[in-house]
Amino acid sequence: PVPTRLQDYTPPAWLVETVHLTFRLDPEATVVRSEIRFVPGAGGDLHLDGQALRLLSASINGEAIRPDLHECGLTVLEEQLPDGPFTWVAETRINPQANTALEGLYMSNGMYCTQCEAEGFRRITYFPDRPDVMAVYTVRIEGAEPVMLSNGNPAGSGEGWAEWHDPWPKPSYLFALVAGDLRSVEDSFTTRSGRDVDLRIWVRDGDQDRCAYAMDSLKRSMKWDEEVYGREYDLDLFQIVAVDDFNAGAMENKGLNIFNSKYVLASPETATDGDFEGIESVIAHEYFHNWTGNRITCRDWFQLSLKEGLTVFRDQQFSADMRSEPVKRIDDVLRLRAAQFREDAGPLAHPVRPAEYIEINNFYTATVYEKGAELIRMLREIVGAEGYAKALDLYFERHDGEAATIEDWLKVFEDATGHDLTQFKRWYEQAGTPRVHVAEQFEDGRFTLTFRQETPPTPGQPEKAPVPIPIRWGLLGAQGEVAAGTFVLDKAQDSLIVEVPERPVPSLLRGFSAPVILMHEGAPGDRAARLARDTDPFNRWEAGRSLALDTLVQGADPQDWLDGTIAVAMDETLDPTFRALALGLPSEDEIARQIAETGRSVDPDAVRADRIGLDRKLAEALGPRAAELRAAMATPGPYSPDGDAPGKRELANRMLGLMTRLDPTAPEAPFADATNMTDRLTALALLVREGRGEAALAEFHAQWQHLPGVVDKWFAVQAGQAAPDRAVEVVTALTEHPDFNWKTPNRFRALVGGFAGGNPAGFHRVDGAGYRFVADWLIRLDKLNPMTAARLSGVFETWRRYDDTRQDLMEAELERIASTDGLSRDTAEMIGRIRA
Ligand code: DPP
Ligand code: ZN
Repeated sequence: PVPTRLQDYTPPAWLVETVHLTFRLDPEATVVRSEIRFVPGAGGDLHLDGQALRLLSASINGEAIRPDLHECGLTVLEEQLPDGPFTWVAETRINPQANTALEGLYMSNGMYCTQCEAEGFRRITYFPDRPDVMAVYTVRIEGAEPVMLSNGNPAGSGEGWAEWHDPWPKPSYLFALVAGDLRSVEDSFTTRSGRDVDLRIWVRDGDQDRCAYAMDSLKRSMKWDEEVYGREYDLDLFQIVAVDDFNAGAMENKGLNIFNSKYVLASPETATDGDFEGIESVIAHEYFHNWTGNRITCRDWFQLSLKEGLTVFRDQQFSADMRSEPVKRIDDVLRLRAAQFREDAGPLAHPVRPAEYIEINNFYTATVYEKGAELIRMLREIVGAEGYAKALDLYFERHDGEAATIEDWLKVFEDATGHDLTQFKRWYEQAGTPRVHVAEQFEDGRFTLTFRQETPPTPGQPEKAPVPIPIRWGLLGAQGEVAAGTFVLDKAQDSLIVEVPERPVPSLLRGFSAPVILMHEGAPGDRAARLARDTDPFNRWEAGRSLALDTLVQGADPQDWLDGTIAVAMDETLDPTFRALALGLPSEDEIARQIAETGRSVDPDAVRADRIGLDRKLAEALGPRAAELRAAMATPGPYSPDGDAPGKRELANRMLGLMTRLDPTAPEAPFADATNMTDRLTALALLVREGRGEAALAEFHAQWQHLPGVVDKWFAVQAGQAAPDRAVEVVTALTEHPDFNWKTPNRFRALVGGFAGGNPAGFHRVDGAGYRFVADWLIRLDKLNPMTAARLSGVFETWRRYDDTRQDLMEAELERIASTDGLSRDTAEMIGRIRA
């Protein structure tokens, strides 16, 4: 297949003013009639995208035509077209029931739903399926379903039909249709200009009582976007539908968001604190897209980060405002390092704005999303909060209703603030995580910090140029902070000189002000000093993390880490969530990435053993204080997912984890007594980890087998916690379980993903059985659902980190996948890049 290239962009030959769609629903033979008003664009042939469609009829201005059909759509030559605007009418037939790819119109649990981003609309009807073609849609749905929904405002309904009209021009990827036996939970919101908006969340009967948190999050998001970004909602109705079969987390279709039910349904008994937090942030994310994505969309898919990076940044700001800002920052950095630094360090590294792709679905990545958000955070750091607000106002004013580019985005910052962002643009074009080396010198009352940046080569980009790196810094003296500021390192090497009477302890890259790897040895004792008293909470946490990694990567003496971490744990003036985070150990995958950074090959068994060893040392050093702290963190009374209760639970549960290192029966009573899913699942995971989970697993399953989201947890906990030497056998047996509905992405990810991602030592078992298991299932799923299968292939992206034996075994599995007959374009591209 030929890649699509950014440099080959050409504007659309024909634009669309209006679209009238009529759906005659049938599970196996839905007929879609489209009436499209085309107006001249750049001029040329009419090319309409189409995939897996049966064309029943087509006409232009009422005259039947026979267009030239090909594999990816149809073409009508320019000479066969009228000179000016014309009306195209076509009927296509599609089979939603047979649509296992879950792109386009498909069935989930007997209900119709759609997923059109990025290129799913072409599986519904022939259309210029590209985001720079924006049109006004009117939709009529005919069928027997009790509820039939589409974008925009309701425009009439009767027995067997419903009509919808969306007044805002939109690209086809934001189209949505839902039909089925659904129940709604309703509320309303009054915008600051006085518009009343009806809010509806649609779920299956029985799930109505698990929507309250999603609804509350929605109202808070709507208010926040008005207050912080000055953005109001623009329709009479905002709807959310929860579906069980969904490839991604959620989708921002105009006025009709479709969500993976995982990000809607929650109650204290069925959802963890982390689930509640995820719901809050995904609801906000999709809602915020209404302005950053929908009102202003992307010119082409290379600009994906224009909407995703910005919307992730906005949802991060929202969550920080709703919760604790420093804690949110630490969580975000943990996620960035786990997924994006990992991606950037391997064969799948690509720029935030890629230059080419074969299958765009493969670029909904941590780089486009999370690194994209980091770039916006840096822009804000560089131009200041006021400059950022001005630039955003200008962005909304200048580009509302348009399909924009990264150039447009940077230009509003230049015009609004006067900054020259020519060099900053490199951040969008260069892949790889910059390393910043630091040397310090103190002499005659002058403290000199010399920074040097370099970015390692990534696929297709052997040479890198310097990028502007905002480094927030502070200097700690004996009595506290003596100086602070932001230094922008925009050269390969540069120095910062500060006059101070005594050698200070430097605290650099505060708040993680840039997505870089800071190589900062510092003087002995400096990290311990920062862990004890840095005034920047992020760097306080980071100092502990760095000390832990010294032990886990270099085998350093852990005493400084133990002392400092325990002091933080016992400090009652600190937020419990922060204390829990300080007590956390880097994941096995994070340790492996750090070992690989040093040039050594990774032994996954040793990584695991060392990590357990350090955890045990912490447990021993805490001694009886663990149980005391756990008791002090009790949260009696009704469960709340907000306020300080989640942090207390997290700290209490971390203590339980440590206590279990010394007494494997410790989780038994907490499992039996738990009154919420957070505590229950923690105790269950610990029991399974200790090989004592059998009865608890059976009880848990019996209690929750009717709720798919909880059954997913039941699978994931076993996949992740099974002893590595028999994890393959455990997960293989689980694939035979009657509840293993592998065609449902959530279930597949819970078991196969939960094993490959959640049980590194099991996955990397030295006989290769883990690799074989994952490859077998990847091949099997690829035939049905290429998008989700291709996503799973990322578990192999780190294959070059390991010893020759494991590399050979992984290479053999990659080779086997690559040579599978009929492999999807999605998976073929991923495997090809991983092996390159
Ligand atoms: N555009 C979606 C989102 O990120 C992707 N499914 O919200
Ligand atoms: Zn998004």
